[in-house]
Amino acid sequence: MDACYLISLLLSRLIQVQVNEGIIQGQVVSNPYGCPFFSFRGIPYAEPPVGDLRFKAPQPKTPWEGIRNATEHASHCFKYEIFTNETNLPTGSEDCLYLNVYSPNIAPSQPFPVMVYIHGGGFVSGSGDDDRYGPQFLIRKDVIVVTINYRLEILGLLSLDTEDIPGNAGMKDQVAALRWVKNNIVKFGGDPDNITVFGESAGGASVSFHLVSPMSKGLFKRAITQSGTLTSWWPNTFRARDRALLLAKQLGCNSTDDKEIAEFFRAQPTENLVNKRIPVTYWQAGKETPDVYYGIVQEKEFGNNERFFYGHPFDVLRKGIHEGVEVMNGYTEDEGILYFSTGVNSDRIFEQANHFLEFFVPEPYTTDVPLATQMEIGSKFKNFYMKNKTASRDSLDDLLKYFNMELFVYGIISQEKIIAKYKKNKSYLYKFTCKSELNTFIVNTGLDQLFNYRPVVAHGDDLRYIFPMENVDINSTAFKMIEQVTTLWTNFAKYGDPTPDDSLGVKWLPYTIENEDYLDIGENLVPGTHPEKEEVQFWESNFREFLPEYVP
Ligand SMILES: *[C@@H]1O[C@H](CO)[C@@H](O)[C@H](O)[C@H]1NC(C)=O
Ligand SMILES: *[C@@H]1O[C@H](CO)[C@@H](O)[C@H](O)[C@H]1NC(C)=O
Ligand SMILES: *[C@@H]1O[C@H](CO)[C@@H](O)[C@H](O)[C@H]1NC(C)=O
Ligand SMILES: *[C@@H]1O[C@H](CO)[C@@H](O)[C@H](O)[C@H]1NC(C)=O
Ligand SMILES: *[C@@H]1O[C@H](CO)[C@@H](O)[C@H](O)[C@H]1NC(C)=O
Ligand SMILES: *[C@@H]1O[C@H](CO)[C@@H](O)[C@H](O)[C@H]1NC(C)=O
Ligand SMILES: CC(=O)N[C@H]1CO[C@H](CO)[C@@H](O)[C@@H]1O
Repeated sequence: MDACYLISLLLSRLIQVQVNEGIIQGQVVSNPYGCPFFSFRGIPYAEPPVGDLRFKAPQPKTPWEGIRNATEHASHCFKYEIFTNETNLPTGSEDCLYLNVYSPNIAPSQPFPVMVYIHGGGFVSGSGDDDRYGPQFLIRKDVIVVTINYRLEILGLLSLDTEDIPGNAGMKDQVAALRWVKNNIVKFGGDPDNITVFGESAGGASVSFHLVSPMSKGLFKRAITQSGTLTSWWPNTFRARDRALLLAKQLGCNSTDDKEIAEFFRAQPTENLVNKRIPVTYWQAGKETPDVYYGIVQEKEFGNNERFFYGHPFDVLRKGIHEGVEVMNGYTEDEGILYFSTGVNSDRIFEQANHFLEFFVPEPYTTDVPLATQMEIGSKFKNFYMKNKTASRDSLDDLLKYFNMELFVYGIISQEKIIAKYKKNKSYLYKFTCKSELNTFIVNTGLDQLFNYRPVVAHGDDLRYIFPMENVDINSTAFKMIEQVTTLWTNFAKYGDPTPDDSLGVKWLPYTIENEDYLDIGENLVPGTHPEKEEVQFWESNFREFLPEYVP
């Protein structure tokens, strides 16, 4: 009998599963795009990080008695919106370390591959909830989908650089969730040796850090980094302790004693610890730019604390990713649109770009080379991108190209090159160019007036082809692209190869230093070599001259 038919007989039934910490009760739910599936939402994977546990690495969940309801999402971590034009106040709870598991069948004859998704949102927004990250598209391809919450912003990523508040707590939440999946997924019909971790934006950068973090070793077999890598500047926090001290002062703590400051932070009401943008340099304060104020820090060693990350990201990556892990990595055609979507003022961008050569200085130079050299570098970049044009609405595409590279593409291609060069692990590079009514980033961020002159593929537009947000007609061209994209993603999760056979009519070759292979993922799938060649050469030659550690 057809498995889909059998599962549809269970529709709306409550289903119990025994995980290591106790019994949970989920249910079978319908899928407008395919078979019904098993849904378990709001499963705790760690103790609530409240009270003395605030800012600490997550603690194992203590077992519960009886049956836990897993039919609804649990509370999400404190967050506020940066991308959409919402003026909503921050919402959420500190008690937020929950995940969601969706399975095609909890008792399959062959265990399913597992895809664990880490959401983006600049480390300040987002959650694993199915308003944005539902499994309906991916689960059609016979994979288990897991989505997770992790602590965000100050509650998740504050660092005093002390044993008390070492930083990276939110990243350790992600590790705890991955450990939970490894230990429990078999109960949902999943194969613990066939786990792919994937994420986009801050989630993609997170996945990229898991590729090298000593804490994440052995927890997954494959990884997909969408529009975010550890080799971008923004996930890495500069002088995090200074920011913590400034924040303490701003909140009214005059102490210079680290213990007292930590106690002060621990005693603060949560609403004081959300949406606090604290620049630590003139550059951050003055430049019209999106910024991630709380990201990953290089942790100090304190006794035998588990450290999530330490070292220079490029150097750490050069030492190699976890053995045998395969990678897929890529970017969207117009990533740089993000630059305009985070509350920055586009007229001020144009004004600063026209006035200050430093506007065109990639971020690492702003901290690591003298101002006189920065002006020289800024002049080169400005000439390269703007020729003799004035920055304005009429030269948006020239500016965008710079923002694409500065925010995402340089880091993404650097990760690709380093993985290919140093340990020769298998990695696939893509450029995402699907265009349809699903590309709603500019509409949701109020940028559709600014970018009304051509169809764009903005940061995050790839997600709409992987997770449903609105109803999609199954016979539409957009759905054809959804079908294609989810086939590539799940093939990679199953076989470590997005095109294991010729059913998609194309062979996507792993990236090599010689050919720089990649796949253009649009309505058609078009293999190519040497993406963004001229720009990459220009950026690399500049870094070679002034900051060679940033050359892949
Ligand atoms: C769990 O949630 C479902 C759906 O809201 C509800 O019908 C059921 O009564 C709840 N069960 C328990 C034990 O709370
Ligand atoms: C901290 O110092 C400021 C400025 O000197 C002062 O106004 C404030 O009362 C002090 N706060 C506390 C809690 O001592
Ligand atoms: C920019 O203008 C200068 C002076 O007018 C000219 O010499 C130069 O060739 C121009 N550069 C480009 C790229 O058009
Ligand atoms: C955001 O919303 C506010 C209030 O509704 C509006 O005034 C503003 O123009 C909007 N911004 C953008 C970029 O759409
Ligand atoms: C899609 O096309 C099929 C075959 O042409 C048709 O049977 C079906 O009703 C269509 N579905 C929708 C939602 O239009
Ligand atoms: C992962 O799952 C796929 C699909 O079920 C299977 O073909 C493959 O052998 C599995 N790989 C590993 C390493 O278990
Ligand atoms: C293709 C492949 O997996 N290559 C290498 C990945 O990295 C390990 C060492 O980290 C090598 O042993 C593999 O040969």
